[in-house]
Amino acid sequence: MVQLATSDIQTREVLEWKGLHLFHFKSSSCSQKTRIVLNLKQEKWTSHEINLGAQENFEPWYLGINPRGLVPTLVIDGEVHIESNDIITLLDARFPNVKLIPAGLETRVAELLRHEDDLHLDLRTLTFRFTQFRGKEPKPKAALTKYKKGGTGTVGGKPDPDKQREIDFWERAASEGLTDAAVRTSAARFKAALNELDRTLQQQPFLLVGELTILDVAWFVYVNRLLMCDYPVRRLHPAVSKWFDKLLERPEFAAEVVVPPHVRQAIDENHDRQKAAGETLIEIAGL
Ligand SMILES: N[C@@H](CCC(=O)N[C@@H](CS)C(=O)NCC(=O)O)C(=O)O
Repeated sequence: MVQLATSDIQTREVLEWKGLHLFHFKSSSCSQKTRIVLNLKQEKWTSHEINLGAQENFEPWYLGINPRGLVPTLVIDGEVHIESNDIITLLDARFPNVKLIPAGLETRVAELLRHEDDLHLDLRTLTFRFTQFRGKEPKPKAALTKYKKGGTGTVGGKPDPDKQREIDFWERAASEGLTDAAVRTSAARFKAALNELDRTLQQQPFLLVGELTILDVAWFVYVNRLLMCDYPVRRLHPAVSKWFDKLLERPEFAAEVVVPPHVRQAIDENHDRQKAAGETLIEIAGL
C-alpha cells in the first residue's frame, strides 16, 4: 500500500480534511479505474480535477500531496494514498458493501495488478502516439523543470525512484519522440498480456473468478484505451472484446469512459493522418 508518510507531504492542509477526496483527471486511465470502483460501491466523494493537459500535476500544491506528480491521489480522513491499484484495493477494504476482491484472493489480486501496473508506461507510449496528436514535446521543458524542483521527492520517507522514471520518460519523449521501436515493444507486451486474458475469458466470464473483481475494472480501462488507439482487440482477442462490451453495458463503467466530441474528432483526425502515411498502430506494430 502506498500511504504517504507525513514527511512526504508538503501540502499539510489535507491532513485535516475529512471524508473521501479524489484528485483525478477525466480521461486518465488510472483515474477512470478509481472512479469506476467508487461508482460500483456507490460511495460519495469530493472531486478535485487536476488538468494534466495544463500540467496542473506539476504545480507545487499538487506535488505537495503527490510527490510523483501523478493522478489519482486519494485523501481519506487526512490519510494520503497514491497509486491507483493501491487506492482501489484500499477502497475495497474500507467500503466492503460491494466486495471486489474475493476473500482469500488478496495476494493473487495484488500480484496480477502489479503485472497490469508494469504496463502503464507502455500504455502511455501508445496513447501519446495513437490518440489525439500531442506535439513533439508533450511535457515542455519549463514544466519538467517545475516537476524536478517540486515536492519532497520521497515516498514512505525514502527517495522515490519512480519520480526519476517519469522524468526519464518525458525527456526521452522530447529528445527521440515516441519511436516506432518503442511502439513495437509496447504493443507486443499488450498482445502477450491480452492473449493470456483471452485464454482465461474463453473459460470464465470474468478475469479472476466467476464474479467481477477490481482486476476486471483495471483491465477494462486499459482495453478501452487500446481501442482508442485502434488496437484490433476484436480481431486478435475476441473473448476480451466480448467481455469488454458486456462491462460497457454497465452504467458504472460506461459513465467514466465517455469521450467528448471534440476529443473524438481530434483522435479521428490523427488516425486519418496516420492511415494516409501508413503509420497506424496496426501497421507499425504489425498487428
Ligand atoms: N502507477 C500509477 C500511474 C499513474 C499515472 O501515470 N497517471 C497518469 C495519468 S493515467 C498521470 O498522472 N500522468 C501524468 C502526466 O501526464 O503528466 C498509478 O497507477 O496511479
